[in-house]
Amino acid sequence: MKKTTHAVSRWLIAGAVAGALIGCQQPEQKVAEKPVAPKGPTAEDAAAFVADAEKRLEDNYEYIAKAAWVASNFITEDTQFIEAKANEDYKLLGIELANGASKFDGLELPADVARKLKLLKLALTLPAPANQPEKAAELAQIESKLNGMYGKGSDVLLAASDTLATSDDPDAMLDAWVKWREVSKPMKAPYTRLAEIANEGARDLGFADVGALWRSNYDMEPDAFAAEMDRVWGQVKPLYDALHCHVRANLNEKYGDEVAKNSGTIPAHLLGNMWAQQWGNIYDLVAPEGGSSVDVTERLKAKAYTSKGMVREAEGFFTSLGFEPLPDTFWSRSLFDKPRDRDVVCHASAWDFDSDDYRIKMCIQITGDEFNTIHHEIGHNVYQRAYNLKQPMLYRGSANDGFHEAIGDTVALSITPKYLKQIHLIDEEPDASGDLPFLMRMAMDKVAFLPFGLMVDKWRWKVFSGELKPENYNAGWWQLRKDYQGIHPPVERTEEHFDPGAKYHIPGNTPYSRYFLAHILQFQFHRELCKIAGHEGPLHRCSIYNNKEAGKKLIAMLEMGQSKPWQEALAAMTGSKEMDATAVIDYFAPLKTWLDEQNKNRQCGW
Ligand code: X8Z
Ligand code: ZN
Repeated sequence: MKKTTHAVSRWLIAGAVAGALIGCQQPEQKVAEKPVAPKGPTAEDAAAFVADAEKRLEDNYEYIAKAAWVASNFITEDTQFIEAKANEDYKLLGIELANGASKFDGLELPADVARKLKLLKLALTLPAPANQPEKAAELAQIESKLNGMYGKGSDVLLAASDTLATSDDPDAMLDAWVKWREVSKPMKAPYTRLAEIANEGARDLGFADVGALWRSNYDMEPDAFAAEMDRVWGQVKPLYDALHCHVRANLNEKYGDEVAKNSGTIPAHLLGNMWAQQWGNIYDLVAPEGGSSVDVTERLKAKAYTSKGMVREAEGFFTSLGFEPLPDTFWSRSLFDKPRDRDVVCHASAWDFDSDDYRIKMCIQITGDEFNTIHHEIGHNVYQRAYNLKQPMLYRGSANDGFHEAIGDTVALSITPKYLKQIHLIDEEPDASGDLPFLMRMAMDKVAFLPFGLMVDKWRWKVFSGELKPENYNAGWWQLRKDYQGIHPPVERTEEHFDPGAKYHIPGNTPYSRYFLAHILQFQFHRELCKIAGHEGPLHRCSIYNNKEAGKKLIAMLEMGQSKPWQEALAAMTGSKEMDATAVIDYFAPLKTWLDEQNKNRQCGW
């Protein structure tokens, strides 16, 4: 299904299948005495079609969501069977509605109806081809299988991730890095087939391929969207390059030329994270001298926080802004801890089932990173609740998927030392000498992430367009890793390997551009909310905790759902329709100055 798990709109589905074109919209051919030209569909027909579609989607949503929830919470043959079946049915419905919506192309329609028809045509993440139900079934089965394969590796992944996060033994890190990538080797064949079927489905819906379908979801031409991503990347690339240069130099100092040269690309196993996507775990290696930053992991452990205690604390931030407390069922039905006795998909996710049933699913560890992720997930839940209560079915989604990913992160940007003192996690706020360390810690996660957030879908776009063939899947992946992130694999990779599959969102079929967008938008939102909160001084010291005015502005945007193009939602919040990375630049300005000074006599770049 659509990854509710990733909190897209509740009616979005990962694919929808072939099938019967909608019959009810065909004008009836009256047998009249005098031949009458057949009448085409009218605006009234379109409105009726939309109303019926909303009802059918709503009627079917809870079942598919619960089948997916059970399959991710108890990974067995049987739950995968049930999930695949539910997904298949939902795909069939989705494709029927998408094709039905196309019947009104070219008609003059009220804006509301036109937008809903457009959303119906774009709703399918992985469509199946028309009139071939066996392919719909096959696609749904592959989806469930890939998700299960990834989830069954949870023990290996958690252990290997822990090694990368905490070890400084290059051999141990290399072993962990390689071991996890064994799990994804068998995904290559099913993934290849999945791309083939879904592409056929996308073409049947009038798109060039699945990538073009995904890029059409942004209220602009698909090519213009790709260009917009590149434009914004251009704004932040100098900051990334400066960070890359400093980190590479420090890795070289620590591990020496044999393991980490001070030139070219960085080996991917030394950056503290399985995908080298966030580097905060090796902060100590690159920490500026002088001040100190708060070690949130250490503080959470010192205060004996439990997983549930961390979730309560995060909920408290949202209620301080004026959000309602989460319903009781959130607490009784969510998964916070990794079960000992069964396989689950541990990758964090947020779910909505009906207007009063919201849950997160995580295998929470007591760390500062996980504390942030909890805010991220609750951000999804509060967004879902805001639009579910205010909007009709087809508008129950975020302005664009980057908005959904940005909300919890925006709130988490307010987890400043000042805030940590307010919740008694620390006793004393560090003085101003703590600013640089704080910014460096943030940059290791937020700035390091940007090129990764961009390259994942660049790879998928190439796969779907056919530019990248199965015999070059892995090589194409590593080429993009090199070009954008400036990293390389620590051991030789071949086409026997399927390294993209080692990243959850590939087997999970969750589009990834959303996270790049979110990493820009969250700083734009933060800058604006801080202005409303009357914050003065550097952006990184601002916390909107307890500020009802800022909360009101945020809630108003969330309640819009996807009723308007995202540019309007952005303007409602920030006054501008443009995505703009200057907020990222403003936030990290003091760090950039410092990095440039450090890098003065270094040869940067790769
Ligand atoms: O997948 C996630 C969330 C769930 S939507 C935990 N994120 C991306 C990732 O882990 O790769 C958040 C940051 C990027
Ligand atoms: Zn998310």
